[in-house]
Parts: sequence; structure tokens; C-alpha cells
Amino acid sequence: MKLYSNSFSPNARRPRICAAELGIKLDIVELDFQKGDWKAPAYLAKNPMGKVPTLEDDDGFLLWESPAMLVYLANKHPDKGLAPTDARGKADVARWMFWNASHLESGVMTFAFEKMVKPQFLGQPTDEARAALGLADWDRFAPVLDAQLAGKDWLCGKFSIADIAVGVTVDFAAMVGLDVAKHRNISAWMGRLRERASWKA
Ligand SMILES: N[C@@H](CCC(=O)N[C@@H](CS)C(=O)NCC(=O)O)C(=O)O
Repeated sequence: MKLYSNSFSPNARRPRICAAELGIKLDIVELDFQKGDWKAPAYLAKNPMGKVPTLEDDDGFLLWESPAMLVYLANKHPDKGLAPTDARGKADVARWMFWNASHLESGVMTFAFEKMVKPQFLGQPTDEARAALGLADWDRFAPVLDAQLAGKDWLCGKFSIADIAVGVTVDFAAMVGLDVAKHRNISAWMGRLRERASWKA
């Protein structure tokens, strides 16, 4: 199975961590942003968004959107128990993955784009008003996650793809300077995630 990826991409970390949890070997195809690999016609034919990651299974099945990859990989290996099989368990995991993509990650990415990507990679100035919107989203949504994690080791009862989906976002939030440490339950949970062999790999 191939993963078109970039080593700086937080989104690409999701399928990489999940594959490591499942013992799947991924052939990583590193795309060079500077060379425009992501916008080349051959790549756009695999992923019309021109983004990473893209997963390509051995029979040519193509998938983009990292949370969908988590669902695909976990469902290919149901014996590993990374995704629940009952209706409520599935809905709970889906809830946190959709919540992350539409709320928490959206704010983190806005902040990261303004504070890191624009100045460091694009040579453009930060739009402080947009960065403040990202920060406001973080300040609004991180407490929801912190409350969910009170008294729990994992987001949805046992370790699942929801922890991978949301944990990658929180790791990235910390990297771009958002205050993760003040949220004690999130910090403890991130400590548990970072101890996993898949996370370290
Ligand atoms: N929702 C997508 C987001 C993918 C994404 O935005 N990837 C970034 C790298 S982390 C990218 O390729 N950016 C290049 C661009 O937007 O042109 C996913 O979860 O896979």
C-alpha cells in the first residue's frame, strides 16, 4: 500500500500512525512541495485536491481525506479493534472525527497557516486578524475536548481512530504555539499518545 505524503504534513501523520498501530507497511512516496509535485497532472489524477495525503491500495483503490483513511485502514483490520462495530460506538467515534475536522482542526490550521506557513514557507506576512480567529476557535473548542477527557484514558472509552484523528491535530497545535499545557486532561492524554510506539514511529 502506498501513501503519497510529505514529512511535514500533520494530515499525513494520521494514516502513518494508524498503519503502525495495525502493523501495515506503507510505501511512502514523498512529494516535494517546492517542486510542485502536489499540483502535477499525474498526482491530480489521484487526488483532485492537489493535497497530501493520498492512500493507494495494492489494487489501485485511491482514497484522500486522512480521517477516511483511518476508517478504511481500521475496517480492513477489524480484529485490531481500532474502530467500534456497534452503532453507538461507531457514531461516537464519527462524532469526534467530524467535530475535529470541522471545529478544532479548522481553527488550528487557520492559526498555523498565518503564524507558521505564511512567514516561514511562503514569505508572506501574518494576517493577525485571521490568526486571532484561529486562536479564538482553539480557545472555544479545546475546553470541550478537555472536558470529554476528564477521568478517561481515551476519547471514546478505548483507544480508537478518534484518538489518532484528534491527537494529531493537538500535537500540531502544540507545535505551532497554541497553549495545550493549560488543558490538563488534554496534556495527560497527549502524554499517553506520545508513549505509543506508533506515535513515536
Ligand atoms: N482534509 C484533508 C486536508 C489535507 C491537507 O490540507 N493537506 C495539506 C498538507 S498537511 C496540503 O496538502 N496542503 C497543500 C494545499 O492545500 O495546496 C485531510 O485530512 O487529508
